[in-house]
Amino acid sequence: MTRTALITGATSGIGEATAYKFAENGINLILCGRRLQRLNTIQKALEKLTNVHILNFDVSYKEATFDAIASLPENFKDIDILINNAGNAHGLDPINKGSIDDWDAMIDINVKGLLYVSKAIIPQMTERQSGHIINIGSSAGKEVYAKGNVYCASKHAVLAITEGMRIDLNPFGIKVGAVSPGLVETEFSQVRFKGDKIADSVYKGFKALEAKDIAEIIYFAVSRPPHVNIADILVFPTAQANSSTIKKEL
Ligand code: NDP
Ligand code: 8X3
Repeated sequence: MTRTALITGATSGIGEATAYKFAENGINLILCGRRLQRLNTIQKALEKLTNVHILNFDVSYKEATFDAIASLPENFKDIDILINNAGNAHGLDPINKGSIDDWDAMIDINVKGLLYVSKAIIPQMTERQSGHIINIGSSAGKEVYAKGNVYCASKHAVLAITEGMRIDLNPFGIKVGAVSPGLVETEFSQVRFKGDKIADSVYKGFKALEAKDIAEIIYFAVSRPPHVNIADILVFPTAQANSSTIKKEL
């Protein structure tokens, strides 16, 4: 039976690559993001492969999130796979210099946004006693690094929520897991540094992960047999040993 996946943050990076991977494998798609033009372009490209519906909303707005998901047409209402991917780091500052707006953005999007989307979708999964939720965590969810403070806290929260979901949704036969990447070259650093050219230096001198590397892992997780649940995968580029140990060529 053809499955339907809802992917948040499908307009770039890991979410977009996952949309392509799922489409190639015949999974119906609900693609979400704030940038409508990109959603339209990706929909147009992927409609050749599968059925695609787009939802244009900001996950940090509770009402907009619930309204968007409630607006799904009948043929997209039963969501089998939820990929909670939308999120970003905002800023890289010591705690004494951090911006409250950046902190609010990270907690509102990475943590509360993930909860709003999940809350809107989980009831139909519990009712059908099936479903698969994958939350995109981070190596920053396992290890705090200098100036990472609130971003790391938001990703630690994502991993705690993942574990909590897995326990609470266990009686319903719903799979829950996390994929936790290290450095992936996407628009992540452009967002973190607000377009500053310092963003270009983040992935210089080593081979970072590509978004499609993570998409392949996500597809692996959703294509296991019913009795197998990938609980958590931590994945680094080979050049990265942890948050502060990266082998760079001069
Ligand atoms: P990108 O910046 O390329 O993609 C982020 C995606 O999230 C975009 O599609 C963006 O869409 C969406 N998004 C951001 N804010 C909102 C919002 N308020 N409402 C709805 N959608 C939103 O970064 P990545 O692909 O790298 O990031 C994806 C996930 O992977 C994030 O959770 C990130 O924390 C995590 N991650 C990234 C790593 C990396 O090194 N790149 C490593 C570990 C984890 P739009 O702007 O259109 O709304
Ligand atoms: C993104 C990876 O190291 O920039 O989660 O925090 S890192």
